[in-house]
Amino acid sequence: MPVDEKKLAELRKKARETRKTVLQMIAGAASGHPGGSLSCIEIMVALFERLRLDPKNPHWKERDRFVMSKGHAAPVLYACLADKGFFPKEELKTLRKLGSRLQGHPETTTPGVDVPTGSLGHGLSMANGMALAGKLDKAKWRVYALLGDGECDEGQVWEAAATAAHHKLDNVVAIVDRNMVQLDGPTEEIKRLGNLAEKFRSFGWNAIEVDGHDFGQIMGALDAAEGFKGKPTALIALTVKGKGVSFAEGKAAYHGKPIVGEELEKALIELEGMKND
Ligand SMILES: Cc1ncc(C[n+]2csc(CCOP(=O)(O)OP(=O)(O)O)c2C)c(N)n1
Repeated sequence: MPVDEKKLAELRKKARETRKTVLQMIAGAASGHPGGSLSCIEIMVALFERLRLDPKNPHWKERDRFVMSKGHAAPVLYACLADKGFFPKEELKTLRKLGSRLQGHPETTTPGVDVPTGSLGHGLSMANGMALAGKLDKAKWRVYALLGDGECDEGQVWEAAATAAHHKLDNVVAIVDRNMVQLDGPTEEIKRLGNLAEKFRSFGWNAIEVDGHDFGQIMGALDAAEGFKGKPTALIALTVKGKGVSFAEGKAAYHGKPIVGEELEKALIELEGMKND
């Protein structure tokens, strides 16, 4: 379904607010991953617009499943879950605190989180398992997994890619946050990934490349993925690490360094004026 201008404006506003919330959460925890959180904001806001969920009943059998395979971007997941009403937004301030339900990486103690992640490379395999179960049950629900591009250095991602294609898991969508930077440098220098869309195609997948900060493109590709039968779909979302904060954009230095103090103030002012298009 094409997204109208009014909806696009609403989503862009939500993305702006989510960016600010996530930076404040990470600063409050004095620990976390701003770069790879900021790169996946539009992807996550678009996904949570689309996922069939019931915040009052997190274990609703017919829900779509979501796997945050790049688990270090947990603050974005928590912000989206709170926005949907899975738990109070006030709780977001407890990120990474002792006793909090919102730890540095997703755990199933958080309402709305189906699988624990954080050790990179496992998410797509877990998504496959759920999707196979869904097929056996002839269920309508679908499974979405968000992976980092650096995460695709893990061999298990490609084992999972082969498995999903073999079992014709057209109820699986893998979204790769292709921000070109991993923990301490550019992905193409650390271990060249090349053309990820072609790689997934060669593994037997349907693959679509999108601008990962453009809601129209992301929503359109999610629609196309749902309509595509016989193969799993990979969305290669071209993004910018640290998107929206000029001094953090494209920089590995902000992968795991909280933005605090004067830098946080500057970032929040920049985000206030962000247009997202
Ligand atoms: C198995 C494993 N090895 C190492 C790490 C440490 N680690 C956390 S994030 C990260 C970089 C991931 O890069 P990418 O997937 O590109 O993430 P993004 O840029 O989207 O944040 C690494 C190596 C980990 N979490 N799991």
